[in-house]
Amino acid sequence: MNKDSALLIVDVQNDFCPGGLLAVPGGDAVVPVLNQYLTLFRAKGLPVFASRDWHPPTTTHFRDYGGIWPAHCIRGTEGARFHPLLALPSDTIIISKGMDPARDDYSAFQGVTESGVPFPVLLKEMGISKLYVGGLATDYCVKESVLEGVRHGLSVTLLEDAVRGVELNPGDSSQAVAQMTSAGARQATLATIAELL
Ligand code: VGL
Ligand code: ZN
Repeated sequence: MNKDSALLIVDVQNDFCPGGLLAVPGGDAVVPVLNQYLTLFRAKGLPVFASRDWHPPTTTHFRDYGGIWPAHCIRGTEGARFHPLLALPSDTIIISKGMDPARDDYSAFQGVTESGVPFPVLLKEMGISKLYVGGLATDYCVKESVLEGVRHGLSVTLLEDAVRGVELNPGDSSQAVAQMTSAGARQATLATIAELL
């Protein structure tokens, strides 16, 4: 059995979707695909994690304070909420990150649960050794989460049909995928996931 597997949905928040403050082109297209993954993981009783960018109003992550990004995903705002059509189960474990006003914290591994447990500590406690990752954005938070998962010694699989990139520079997403796979990440799609779980 694969009780050591879990789904990690990265930052599928309103501000990263069309109409949001830092919209990822086609970002909302991951929602129906992730909903199918959610159904599969829930059917097997596997845990679901959803990370969220959860910034303070003032942070060096934002352009106005020395960073590269427009303000986005400010904690407690509508833009920071998960996409309304993302069918997160009620027992989804939420991982918040980007709360330190002096750090970017792209990776979910820098995040904590709502009771303050660091994500890597929680994974260890739960005995999770295989992580399946989709969400936003391929070239930032998905990439950094996957790379850090690999560094932690986890088996990490990128759900390639459930990610979209910011693409500040054209090609950033495909470069990010190449970086993840050369670091040791695997890839799967809805068509190939069944044999893995
Ligand atoms: C992200 C840019 C800034 C992400 C977060 O979730 O990929 N990208 N903050
Ligand atoms: Zn951010």
